[in-house]
Amino acid sequence: MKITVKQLKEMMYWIVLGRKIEEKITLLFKEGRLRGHHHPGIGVEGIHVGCCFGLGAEDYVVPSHRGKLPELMMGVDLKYLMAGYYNRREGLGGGRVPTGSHMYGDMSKHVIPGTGIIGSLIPVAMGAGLGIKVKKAKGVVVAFFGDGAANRGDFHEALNMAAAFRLPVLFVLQNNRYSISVSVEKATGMEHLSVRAAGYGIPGKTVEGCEVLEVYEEATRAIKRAREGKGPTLLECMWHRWTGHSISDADIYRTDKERREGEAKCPVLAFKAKLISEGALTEDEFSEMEKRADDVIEAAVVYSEKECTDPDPSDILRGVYARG
Ligand SMILES: Cc1ncc(C[n+]2csc(CCOP(=O)(O)OP(=O)(O)O)c2C)c(N)n1
Ligand SMILES: [Mg+2]
Repeated sequence: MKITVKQLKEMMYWIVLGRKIEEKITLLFKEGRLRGHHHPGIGVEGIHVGCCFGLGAEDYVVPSHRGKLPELMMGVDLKYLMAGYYNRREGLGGGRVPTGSHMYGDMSKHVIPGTGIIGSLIPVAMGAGLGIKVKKAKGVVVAFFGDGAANRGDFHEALNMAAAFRLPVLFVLQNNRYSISVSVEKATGMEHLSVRAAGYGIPGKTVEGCEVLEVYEEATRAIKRAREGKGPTLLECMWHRWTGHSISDADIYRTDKERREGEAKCPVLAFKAKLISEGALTEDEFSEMEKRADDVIEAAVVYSEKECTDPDPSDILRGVYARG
């Protein structure tokens, strides 16, 4: 796969930005500056960069509750995303979404809004793919969801219909081996969920999520296939959830050994080490990326805290259809 040094650096920056956003948001909750609920996406960055790097404006993403890179890589401004987290009127969701998350979406950037119902967006992604096919449009849909979501009927119905209609959808199963505290071993009879693809007659593959170029290669193959009208793919990306399920989960059900082994596969450090060893990146360039990411995140926090306003109670009716 041909990829330039400039593109590798862009990927590295996205990964750094994704990590720093998650760390910052988690800290803002701990400091009481953000309120509500948050599911940290620390560790998932390589999957998002690998799957979204090849997307264009005609494509769509369906983010999950982990990580913000799919939204940002589709062009959503971090300021508006952060203001959404603060439930500000000027932010995504207009201050009407109770918890800052994937739920607000931004259709102007082809980011499809989510719900709190795990797995419910998998059929929506399939429907978006059907829309593209019916309209004879060009795009593909990349849908992110977890291993727990893949055990719901939504997953099976959506994959079956996407396969039957050869819809342009890449289903990205982000397998961190847990659905809150329930392990994949307890919830299913299999180790790798990508084998389910065979049941729908579509390609299925498992990759290591911290290996961003491996994810990129498989995602690119699947996206090309979808663009050619050959139908969907199920890409299972393994990753380690660095924190509890959410900021209010004490994470007492995993062992220290498990955590240590998982954290050894860090997408930030793995990709940085690879690029430095290949001469595609220097330590100074990496530090500059970290600073750039810190600066844009700080600007987004200042914007949200100082320049935005709280929603008015009447805002609750915006977007609600009149009855009768
Ligand atoms: C239908 C439904 N059941 C349960 C929940 C509660 N819930 C929220 S997140 C979550 C775990 C989802 O696990 P997974 O899909 O593996 O994603 P992960 O959180 O591991 O990234 C659950 C059970 C929910 N939101 N919706
Ligand atoms: Mg999971």
